[in-house]
Amino acid sequence: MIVKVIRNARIFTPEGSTPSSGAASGHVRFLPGGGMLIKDGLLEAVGPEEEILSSPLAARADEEIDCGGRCVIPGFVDPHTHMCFAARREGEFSLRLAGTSYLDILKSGGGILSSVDAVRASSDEELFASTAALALSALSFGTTTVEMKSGYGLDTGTELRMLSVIRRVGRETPLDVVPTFMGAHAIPREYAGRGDDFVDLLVTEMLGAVKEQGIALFCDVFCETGVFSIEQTRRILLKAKEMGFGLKVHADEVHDTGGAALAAELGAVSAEHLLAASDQGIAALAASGTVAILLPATAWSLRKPFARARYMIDQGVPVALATDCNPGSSFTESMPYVFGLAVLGMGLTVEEALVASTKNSACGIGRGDLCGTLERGKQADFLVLDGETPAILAYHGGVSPVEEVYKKGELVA
Ligand code: IZC
Ligand code: ZN
Repeated sequence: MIVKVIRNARIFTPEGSTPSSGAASGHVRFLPGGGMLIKDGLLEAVGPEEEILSSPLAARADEEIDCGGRCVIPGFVDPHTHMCFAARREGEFSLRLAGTSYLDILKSGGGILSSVDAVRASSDEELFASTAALALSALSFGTTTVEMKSGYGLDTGTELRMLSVIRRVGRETPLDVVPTFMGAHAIPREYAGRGDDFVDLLVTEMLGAVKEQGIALFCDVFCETGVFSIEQTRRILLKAKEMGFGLKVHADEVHDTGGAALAAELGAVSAEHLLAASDQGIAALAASGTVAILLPATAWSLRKPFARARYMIDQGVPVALATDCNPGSSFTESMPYVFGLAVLGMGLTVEEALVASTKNSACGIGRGDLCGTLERGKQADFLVLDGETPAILAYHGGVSPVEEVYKKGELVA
């Protein structure tokens, strides 16, 4: 048994294991002179330092860590990434700056399809090396749990290869990695003009192959004009649900196609993007309790208005934040950057952004019982910041105030 004591910490943490919404969206516990007791990587107690230090277990601690009065928060949970890719798309970024739209680049055979070409041409080792490097960079910015989607293979073999690389990143880095199957990310070149045939392949072959290997927890679909229609999305997700996958939807990113309402109807754990979501779609998410995973770095990179986070919170939707780390529309692995955009761009309070990037994002990938708050029984995943409060994440712009990263009680970055 390894016991550690954390002391002299200004602890800020959401509470509970279910998504916060409405007036509770900004509920954060603050312990000005806080301490934590960690036993074998799990939190045994979190509270005022005097209480922690006087517990019998603290007397036999193997290590005592003094945080020097700095701010301590839960490790970030990044619930939406496409971090497993083989090549950047810097040229495409310049095209977008010059006015070509994201969807027009995809339509002309670039975008996601160029990432598919690169992944199909890469070796397992190359793909692992680039994905692990990004994951470790994310860790240094405070991400201790990350979701990663497949979706740059778009054939059964390459999708399975991506998912096994994603699993290996979880095994060989300190991060917890949650895998999502996203074979429905685009229509591959070999199925151009035959989208329904590709959907047939997804439901008759790919989902079964992924299920058989037990290599993904969720299934996600890019529901968007010119990509997968509402009907195609419903067909794929109904099959995935029947097979026991949790559901996620890339919903209403560029156009409102009713993706948010579909996510709510199917009982998806999350609807993601939502830049163009309608009032009705948002009302449906509120009614179903589906987590809205918002990606402000994507809106910023696409130079589009941010998702209506304030309206969603006022309507009772649980809101989470993610990087969307991908080589096209949001090339960042930094949750502090996303945190700053959420506060300064989307109008979240600091407390709401903290809940959205820790507990609610954990709930958005089915991990609310394991991480996202600093409470007894959860993993000792926490960050020590160079500041007095989590506001430092928005206040000290363009840099990371994350000084120390602990995963299951171990200093890892
Ligand atoms: O590679 O462009 N939106 N999928 C849907 C993405 C962005 C990732 C990409
Ligand atoms: Zn995405």
